[in-house]
Amino acid sequence: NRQPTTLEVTEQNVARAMVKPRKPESNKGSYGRLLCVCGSVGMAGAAVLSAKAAIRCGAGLVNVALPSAIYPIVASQVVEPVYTLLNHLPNGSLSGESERNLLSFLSRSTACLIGCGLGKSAASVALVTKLLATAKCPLVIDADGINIIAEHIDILKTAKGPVIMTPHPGEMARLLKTNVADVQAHRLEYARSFAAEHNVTMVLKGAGTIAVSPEGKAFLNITGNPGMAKAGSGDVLAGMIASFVAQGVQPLTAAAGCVYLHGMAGDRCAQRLSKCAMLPSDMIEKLPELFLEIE
Ligand code: NPW
Ligand code: AMP
Ligand code: MG
Repeated sequence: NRQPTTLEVTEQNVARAMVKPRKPESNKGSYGRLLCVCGSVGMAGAAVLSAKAAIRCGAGLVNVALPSAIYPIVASQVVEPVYTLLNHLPNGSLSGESERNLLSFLSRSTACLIGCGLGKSAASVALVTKLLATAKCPLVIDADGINIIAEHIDILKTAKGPVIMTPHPGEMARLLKTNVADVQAHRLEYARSFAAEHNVTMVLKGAGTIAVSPEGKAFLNITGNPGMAKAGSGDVLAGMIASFVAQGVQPLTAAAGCVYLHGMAGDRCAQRLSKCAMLPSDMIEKLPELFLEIE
């Protein structure tokens, strides 16, 4: 029952297909509830960038679950989300109240983003394991979420909803227990085989990002430039994809469409700010201009 395997270059129509017209009588509940489980002490910026990108892409409500210690930093940078504070017991595990709050919001979420700046502590491993086994909504898994899965591959089997993974070549090499050069030499082949074997949508990042569905349908992206090769770019992309998935867009369309727009935002920043000086946060600020053109 598999679709024929195809590879298409992503065009603007894929991005346009993600952006649904907003009906006059709609309200914030009409545009999805996204839970972002991102950020840790030392990586507050990943939570800020992913949440800001998600809000800029139209999600109705974003809830960021993060360690209490970084809440003041993140909330001072991005005020639109609500926050779920995660407190840990002396043994490192999540307190009962934090876990109840998190799972309560998860049960009402239309998508969950896990992993940007999460860290790889034992508490993060337990959190990723619990979220995978519990969530019924689509899960977007990036960064340390991927690194944790690479060390505990069997937890992927427990997923109930669709899973979208967004590795860069280093993370893909960890997933496949190989090296970056080998990944780069077999990008399409490895992305397709991982997607099929684990029933996930794969976004293998880097110049010429590939997005592949579990059935093998694939998009190749040609927007973007090396000005995006800067810490934080991937956190922006993960927030964008999660936002559209939360709004009900199919995983492969959201993946390919957001990779295209993220690269377009990078290209506009490079033109106006230079590849050298452009920042991932500048890319988020370019999104309104792009939506005005495609809406
Ligand atoms: P190299 O060095 O070229 O040999 P890591 P991370 C490789 C968080 N962040 N082509 C590269 O290989 C993230 O969310 C927080 C080829 C390198 O070895 C994570 O949670 C930020 N190779 C955590 O930090 C901003 C490529 O991968 C390795 C490649 C760690 O994530 C930064 C680096 O990857 C960051 O997003 C490519 N295109 N891309 C914050 N402000 O809070 C990557 N590699 O070791 O997984 O480290 O990606 O920085
Ligand atoms: P991450 O390594 O997770 O921060 O992700 C980096 C993001 O920037 C990914 O979306 C990459 O595809 C993009 N990126 C990095 N380097 C390049 C490049 N040379 N050309 C195009 N996109 C890039
Ligand atoms: Mg990353």
